[in-house]
Amino acid sequence: MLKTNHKELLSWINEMARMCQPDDIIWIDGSDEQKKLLQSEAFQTGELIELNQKVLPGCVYHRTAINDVARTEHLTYICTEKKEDAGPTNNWMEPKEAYKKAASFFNGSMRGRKMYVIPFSMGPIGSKFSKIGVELTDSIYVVLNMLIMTKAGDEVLKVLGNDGIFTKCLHSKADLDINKRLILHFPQDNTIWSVGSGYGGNVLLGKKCLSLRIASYLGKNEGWLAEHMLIIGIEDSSGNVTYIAGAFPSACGKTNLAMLIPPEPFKKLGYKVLTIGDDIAWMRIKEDGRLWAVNPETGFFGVLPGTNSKTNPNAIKTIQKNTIYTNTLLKEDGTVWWEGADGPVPLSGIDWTGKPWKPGLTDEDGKPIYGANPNSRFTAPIKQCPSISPLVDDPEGVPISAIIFGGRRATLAPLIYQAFNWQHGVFVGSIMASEITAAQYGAQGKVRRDPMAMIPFCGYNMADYFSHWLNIGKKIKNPPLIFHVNWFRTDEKGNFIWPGFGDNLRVLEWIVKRCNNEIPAQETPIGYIPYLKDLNLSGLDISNDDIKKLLSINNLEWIDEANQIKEFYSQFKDRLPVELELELNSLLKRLS
Ligand code: GTP
Ligand code: SPV
Ligand code: MN
Repeated sequence: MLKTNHKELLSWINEMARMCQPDDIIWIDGSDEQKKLLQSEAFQTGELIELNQKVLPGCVYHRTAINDVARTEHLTYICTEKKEDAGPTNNWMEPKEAYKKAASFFNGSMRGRKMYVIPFSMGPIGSKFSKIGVELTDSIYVVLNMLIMTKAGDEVLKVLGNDGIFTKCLHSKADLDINKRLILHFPQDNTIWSVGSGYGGNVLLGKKCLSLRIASYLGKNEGWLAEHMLIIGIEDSSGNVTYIAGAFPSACGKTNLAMLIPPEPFKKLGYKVLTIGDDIAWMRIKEDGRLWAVNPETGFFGVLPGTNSKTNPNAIKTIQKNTIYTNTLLKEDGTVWWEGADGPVPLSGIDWTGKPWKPGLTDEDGKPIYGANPNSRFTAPIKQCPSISPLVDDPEGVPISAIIFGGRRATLAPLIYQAFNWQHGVFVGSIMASEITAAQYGAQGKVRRDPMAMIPFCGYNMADYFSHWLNIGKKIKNPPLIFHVNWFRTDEKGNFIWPGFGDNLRVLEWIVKRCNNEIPAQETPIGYIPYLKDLNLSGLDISNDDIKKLLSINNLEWIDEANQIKEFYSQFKDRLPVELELELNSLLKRLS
């Protein structure tokens, strides 16, 4: 019996199968039985390793190829008819040429393999705000990840019906050759082609490819926002919940903030943080004139190094079962370890490259050899998170009172400041910058501009994206307040001054109070900052000097920054909204 009568879907699958030439085509139905079958198949081929089921029930282990451990932004393209529509911050390829080039890598790439058909929904099945995709892949690892990260299977096909709209997502590992790797987006065709990789963000096509690059393009045309943001609710003692969305670049703290556990004095005051999402927010204006957000994902694909019971206890609880571990150290007892994990450093194990490992190993240059890759990750069901919000799959989402932008800056950006208004807030988002992390291939630690944490994920011209944000502000009667935070300011010795993690709630509390109009703030050239007395620092071992340092604003450094922003803006030429140029000039005036 045919799985579906959707003609376009069936003919597309046929066409892709003719190109990739799989031995067989398997429809993913979303059942537990099929999942188990696929797992045991992958155990046999070595694609997956079964972990110690007594300690980590339902958990499996996977290693990616050594040159395939992070998103490869230099191989990621937006393929629009006109180059200007991709804009100066995206790689661009002409669609015909792109299809042709990728086809040469896809040709026969699934010979001797099976092609899995994964119908998936980003957002609750059937919600008018959800988007359906169908991913074709030759990787069981991808199937198992998609089963956690999205709602996938027969249910989705039913909703798609005979003529529903879906994003065509094609993936093949091919030879896992970085020289034959491409991650291509065709927003005008609602199509994604990814070849030559087996790493998360490159291959879980519902995630960055659909829910950010394609969705941001759809959002621009349909009047909503697709953002690289966490979503949380902050509940106070009276049970009031304030919802906040926050954009931080990759590996800059979204997962950690999303699962925050209040420090003791805040627990006593009755504070609770409710998790809704850790990576992606889709936001639209509702009839009440507010911005409402949903998390289109159903799982976490989170960074492991540095994650332990002290920094992120909720993450540790989340990943004790039904979790896929990628690129960690594999211990002899069939459990896993990563740098910064709980407990003692294991005396031996097999590292993420498959080689024997023990503490203290160094390479030819004397640099330490890690047991786990710095971008090793867990894939876990969102419902396993102890702090999960009861509204996590509410199709309407939650009303957002504040938007936070944040980067990883050793200097310059203070712990917290508030934008004067929406337009200034869009400016604050547009000038975000952050040190590059292990989540992307390239020079680590270098500061780059990353507006709204979307530089790798905006599916169209970023100047138009800024205009879209400004337009949303014009349409929204009750806009969220906009803030900027920096948990990563360092002292002369390079140590973080702010304790971060759970203590970030101290800053969030200030934000909530500002949203509720409960406290005044101090005006500075870059925005509003807290009066010291309004920051609750009880129980925190931090000197007054350090707090002052964290909140300090150095006008000379900011003038230098403003000049760098001018240069960054100049690439957008006259497509840059005039409002942002005005904001930049006003900033310079206030600084001098
Ligand atoms: P993506 O999944 O790549 O989008 O990243 P993310 O923004 O969810 O980052 P995540 O929360 O996983 O944090 C990545 C790294 O930042 C980890 O090594 C954390 O330990 C570290 N980190 C997170 N929050 C803080 C903080 O408040 N202070 C400090 N110093 N480090 C933090
Ligand atoms: C990121 O890099 O921002 C991630 C991980 O969230 S990935 O899905 O690989 O893009
Ligand atoms: Mn991310």
